[in-house]
Amino acid sequence: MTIERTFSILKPDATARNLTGAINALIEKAGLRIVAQKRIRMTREQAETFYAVHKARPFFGELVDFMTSGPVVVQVLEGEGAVLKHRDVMGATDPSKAADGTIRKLHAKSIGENSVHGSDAAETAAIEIAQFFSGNEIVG
Ligand code: 3AN
Repeated sequence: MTIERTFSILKPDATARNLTGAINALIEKAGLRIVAQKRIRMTREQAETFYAVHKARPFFGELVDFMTSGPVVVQVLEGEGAVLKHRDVMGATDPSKAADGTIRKLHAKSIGENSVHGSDAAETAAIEIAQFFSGNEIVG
């Protein structure tokens, strides 16, 4: 395993319920290091760019509305096999299918309002990180 980076978002349903610290504790307990973090309000343009791959899906409009509905915390996580490690601690997209102890099992409200995002591959992570962070904002 090599050290890699992944991109993470704590979504509006999580910030609304003051869960930043609780979710960060789960991320850190899983062995991931938060090497960059900021709280932002996503613009529609940012959300549409970020989720462009889902543009044709029926839930696209709803997804963009949700992601711009309140503050989010964007993060860069670092660790051995960070992408998979983070997907594991997030749990399945649908919280009713997520494993015990995962962020989504513990905190997600629904398949749409599912508290967290994590990159699905190292290549995607690099693109997503570059959309929100400049190099000097990431301190490993
Ligand atoms: P994941 O976030 O687990 O990688 P994706 O990439 O399939 O899941 O979906 C991206 C985001 O789109 C999800 N996190 C969720 O917020 C939203 N989403 C996915 N499927 C649905 C759905 N059936 N209805 C509403 N929103 C959805």
